[in-house]
Amino acid sequence: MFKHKSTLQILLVFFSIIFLVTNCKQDPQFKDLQINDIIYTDIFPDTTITSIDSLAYNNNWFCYFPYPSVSSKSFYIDLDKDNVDDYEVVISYAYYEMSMSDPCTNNSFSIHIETLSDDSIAIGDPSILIEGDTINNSFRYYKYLYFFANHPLGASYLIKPKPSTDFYIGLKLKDNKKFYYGWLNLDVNGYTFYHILSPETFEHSVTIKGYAINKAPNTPILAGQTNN
Ligand SMILES: [Ca+2]
Ligand SMILES: [Ca+2]
Repeated sequence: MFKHKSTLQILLVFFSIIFLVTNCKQDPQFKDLQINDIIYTDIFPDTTITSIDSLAYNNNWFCYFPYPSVSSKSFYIDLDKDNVDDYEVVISYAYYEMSMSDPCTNNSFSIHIETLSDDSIAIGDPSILIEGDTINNSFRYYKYLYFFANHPLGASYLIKPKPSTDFYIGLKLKDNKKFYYGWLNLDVNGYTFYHILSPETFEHSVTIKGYAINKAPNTPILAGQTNN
């Protein structure tokens, strides 16, 4: 009798396991274990940086000068979240003694992104993308990309893209001979005039909103794509 009870217990345990395994296979939670290749980082709240603390008015020259006169701020991006920064967004200002007759023209502003830590990490061109644009190997990739630059050596000039709101750029990481594509979403406000006549119209900032990488190698990603 004891032996039969033991056999019954074993059978009960056996069928319980079968039931559990069968049941688990049908459990919807297992469907959630599908690998999502997109690693999305939402910067929240969106982060705006500027290199300038204040503007000081010069009564002799009738224009404003930024302070400090040489400044730079950076925002670092770890695209694939491996605790190693991959890109640096840099905003900077400098005053150059170029023109004695009109010091108001001696301002230099720039906003750019550059690669870090590995020369195989790159930034895409075309550099102004909108949501849904495909980022793949058809782009040309560089270590630096200037969104905006304004130097007293020449006329005020803009390097692609024109300062813009809510646009994307393509990114590329190389690892073990495989390429991974990503995007960065940002606003760029660059000052296009040498003479700063009004603090109200002066803009010198970059806002970082979010970024993502497709961990499926050699596979395109769409600008703004946050999941598969
Ligand atoms: Ca990284
Ligand atoms: Ca954001």
